[in-house]
Order: sequence, then C-alpha cells, then structure tokens
Amino acid sequence: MNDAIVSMMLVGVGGGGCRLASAAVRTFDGELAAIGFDSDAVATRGIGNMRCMILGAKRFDGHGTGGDPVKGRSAAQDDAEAVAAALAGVRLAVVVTALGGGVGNGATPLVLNTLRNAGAHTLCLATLPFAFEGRERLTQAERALPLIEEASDGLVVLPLDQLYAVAGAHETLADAMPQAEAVFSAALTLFWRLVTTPGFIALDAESLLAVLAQGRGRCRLAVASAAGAARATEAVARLCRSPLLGKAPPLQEVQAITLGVLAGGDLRLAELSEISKHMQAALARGCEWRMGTVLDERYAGSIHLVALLFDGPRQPGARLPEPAAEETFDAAGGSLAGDLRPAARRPRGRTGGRLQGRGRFKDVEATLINGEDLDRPTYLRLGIVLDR
Ligand SMILES: Nc1nc2c(ncn2[C@@H]2O[C@H](COP(=O)(O)OP(=O)(O)OP(=O)(O)O)[C@@H](O)[C@H]2O)c(=O)[nH]1
Ligand SMILES: [Mg+2]
Repeated sequence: MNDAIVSMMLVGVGGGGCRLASAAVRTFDGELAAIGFDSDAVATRGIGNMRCMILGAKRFDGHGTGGDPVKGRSAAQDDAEAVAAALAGVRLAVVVTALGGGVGNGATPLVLNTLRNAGAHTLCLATLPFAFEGRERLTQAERALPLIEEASDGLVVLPLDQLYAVAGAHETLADAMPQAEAVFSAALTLFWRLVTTPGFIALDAESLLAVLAQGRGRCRLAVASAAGAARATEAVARLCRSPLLGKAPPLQEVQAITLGVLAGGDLRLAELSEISKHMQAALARGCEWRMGTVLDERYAGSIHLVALLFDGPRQPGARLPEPAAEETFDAAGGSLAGDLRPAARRPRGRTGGRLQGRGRFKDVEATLINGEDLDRPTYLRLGIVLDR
C-alpha cells in the first residue's frame, strides 16, 4: 500500500453513514482504508467489509440513540480518545454521514474536529433524508449542517432524493435506499480512483489536499458517463444537468472545479480537449480549473466524469442578511452568524481568535476549545430545539 493510500481514509458516521461507506468499499473493490463509528452494535453487525467502532457503549449499551443528536454527540464524546486513536495519522479523510438520526447529526462534528485537531483535511459528504421520511427529520438534518460545515474543509450536501433521481428509477419504495446508495458509491468510487490511481494527468491526494486546505466550504459533487461516438461531449452535457448539482447556484458562479476523467486506453486526445473545452465553456472565465485523468481498462468504451465544484465561501457583505444588532447567533442552525472566513483560516484547536458577527461582543476573544466556541449558548452548540 503506498503512503498516499495509507494516509487517506473513508470514515462513516452513524447507521446510514456506515452503510454508505461500506457500500462504497464494496463498489471500489480495491485497497481503501475505511472505518465506521456508530452507537448501534446491531446495525454495524451486518457490515463485514470494514471496521466499525461502537461509540458510547457504557451509556447506550450498544443501542441507537432514537434520533437524538445530543445522545449521538455524548456517545462520541465518551469515546473521544478511542476515536482520535483510530484516526491518528490520517492526512485526508472523506467523512460520510447520513443526516436525520442521532449519531450522524450529533457525532459527525466531533469526528471532523478530531481529524482537524490531528492536522488532517476533511471532505464531508452528508446526505439529507428522503422527503418521504417527513419534515421533522429533514429539519433535524438541516440543523446539523452549520456545525458540520464549520468543522470540515469542504462539505457536499447530497439529498437522498437527488441521488435517487440520478438513478433514474421511480419504482418502489424498497428500491429507494439501495438505488441512492448505488449512485453514491459509484460516485465515491470514481472519486477515490481518481485521487489514488497514478494518472496520465495526475490529480492526486496532494492536489486535493491543496484545494481543501483553502477551506472552500460548501461544494457539490457530480458524476456522469457516456459511451458511443459523441461520448466526450455527451458526458459533459450530462454532468452539467446532473440532478446532484441542484438548481442553484448556476455553473457560471462556481469558483473552482476539480474534474476527473476516467476512461480506458481508447480515450483519444481530441476527446480530452473536447471535454476541457465544453466544460470550461459552461464555467466563468475566472473559475479555477484542475483536471486529472485515470486510464483503467475497466472503463474501456466509455468516459466517466467526476467533478467537485467549489461554490466558495460567501464574501463579507455579499448576499448575507444583516444580523440583528444584538441577536447575532443563528438560532435555527446553531451556527455563529458572520464568521465568513474559510474554515482553514479559522482558528484551530485551542487557539483563540476574534470572530465577526457577535454583536456587541464582536471585538472579544472567542473561547475556542477543540474548534468549538464555548461562548455560544449550550443549546445552540448542541442543536437543541427549545419550545418557545
Ligand atoms: N444510505 C442509507 N441511508 C440510510 C439508511 N438507513 C437510514 N438512512 C438515512 O440516514 C438517516 C439517519 O438514520 P440513521 O443513520 O439510522 O441514524 P443514526 O445516525 O444511526 O442515528 P440513530 O438515531 O441513533 O439511529 C435517515 O433519516 C435516512 O435518511 C440506509 O440503510 N442506507
Ligand atoms: Mg442508527
């Protein structure tokens, strides 16, 4: 195993997150270091292809949290040292979490902060529940996002409905989860092969680390493939209209893109130029561009594209609602409104820093411990909903 692979790890959090990670390991079918964290021993028992650690066993006795993020967080806190030990030495982690339940919502920020404190860079892929799971689950999931975004270098939010739409299947309810998982693991497999396979035009873990180190915040992941004579242009067209991109922001507003082209030895130079030309035509002129190729005979006859699009941190003053004079915390999300710096430039670990958007406290040093601002009310930090 080479060093780049050893220092890259796939991390699943919560029941859904572990199952997604496990599905990706199965699809990848090669060397892929992976670990899962969940409080539910029964749920992880069915996962045989990667190590799963049970969190908070003393408190929860190997059971789930019943959808309670505070319990999910406590479970991770109880075993914080074991989590840190399991993640030691990782330089680049892709953290997969299925939001909506207790462990995914509550433990993911802690896992991300543990990686950050150990000096690793993280790309977090977080799914949102299907609409049919109900409004409450979705709200709960959305409430977890600001903390996760804050703790990761890049965050991709993938609504399960969008993954299912990519599968193009609109059949039975029983199909929904496996179909969404299949799309997810196919996308992650392309991405992992792109980063770990020495390519003709390399786009390796170091390049990805460099992008993530800039703390670009929210990003989007899209995949597309095509075969036949016009496969290069068709793949780009499909990528540009992928349901995974959502409706906004438009491609013209993307600030940076990392595009992987995976194909067989039959990939022609002219096709690569076409992909580059058509893709760049869809983007703004100033968009930062990175492209890599992987030639692998299992892709012979077709072209697969995988793209990570960085929408970029919001600029101070741009499209941000004015915070109320004193009420500057985002009560719905629990995030600290106004901290607009990219994650990588925010203070890490025990270092203090001046944060913006704290109303009358804006010039006061924040008390940051393990990446958490302890000056924020507990109910906001833990995402607890108060009855008003
Ligand atoms: N991909 C995938 N997602 C799932 C699966 N089961 C549930 N989910 C999604 O994950 C979300 C969170 O559910 P769980 O993962 O079961 O919750 P948890 O994080 O383990 O937390 P608990 O509440 O303690 O079970 C759900 O709302 C679903 O959207 C699954 O088998 N595969
Ligand atoms: Mg569970």
